[in-house]
Amino acid sequence: MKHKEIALAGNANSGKTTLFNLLTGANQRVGNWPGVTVERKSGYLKKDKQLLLQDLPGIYSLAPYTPEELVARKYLLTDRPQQILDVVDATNIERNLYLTLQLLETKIPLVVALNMTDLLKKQGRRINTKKLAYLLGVPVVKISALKKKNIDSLITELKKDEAKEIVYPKYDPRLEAALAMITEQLEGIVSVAEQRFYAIKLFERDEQIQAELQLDAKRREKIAELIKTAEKVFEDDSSSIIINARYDYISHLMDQCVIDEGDFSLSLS
Ligand code: GDP
Ligand code: K
Ligand code: MG
Repeated sequence: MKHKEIALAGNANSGKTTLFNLLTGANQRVGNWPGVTVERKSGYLKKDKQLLLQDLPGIYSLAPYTPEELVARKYLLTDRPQQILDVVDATNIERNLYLTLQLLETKIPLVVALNMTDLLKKQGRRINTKKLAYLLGVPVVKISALKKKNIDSLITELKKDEAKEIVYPKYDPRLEAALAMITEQLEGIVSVAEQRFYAIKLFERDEQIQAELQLDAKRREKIAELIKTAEKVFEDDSSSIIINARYDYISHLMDQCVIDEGDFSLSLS
């Protein structure tokens, strides 16, 4: 039987290596990603040899600025693994979810491992995992890779065959209108599953993606016009519009899913 390939993604220091070692044991292959000196590791799950975990470098975004980001996004876009295991540091959830939103934009089925949850109590923070899972539209499993907590539940989630279709996050309606019109320019050029990622990257004027897509002059002009209009509406440059949209989205998620003890004392006083 063919194995299922799962990409292990997350910010640096989110606990990826700890989790990778725990899941794969001695069962690892180490090499390099093609063309760069970024280490590449993969390994079959100790508890299920059908699942191949492909470690990705620690990254904060799928921008084209570092070799690590380029390796990660090239792998996700061209190899399109069957699933992403996104390791999120629960003690730094706002920052970590910034990557999660971008991973959702690839429309690859995703499972969130909410790691470091052993530290949350000390932080005076509670995270409503069920609500977070509902709002993100993907499974969220609270774990501690260090304390080996709840790893079996995570594996159960990874083994499920029927991954739900990914619903990518929707941003400000004015931004969505621009992205919808850019998407029209991509019809027949990228697959439906890839449209969201490419529309956002074009909106950000990602030069690598522009070069990759080789759009004709008419489409390029149309897209340039759409971006300029959006920049006037938002009075901001296009990449900041996207950054702000993502952080607004995360802040909305936090309002709904995170309770800090400080919030209690405030509301009781
Ligand atoms: P990576 O950069 O994502 O590969 O992260 P590492 O696996 O190297 O972990 C970074 C640090 O966090 C190390 O000191 C780990 O021991 C620690 N760590 C990883 N997982 C957990 C966890 O669940 N709880 C706690 N408290 N520490 C963890
Ligand atoms: K590290
Ligand atoms: Mg590591």
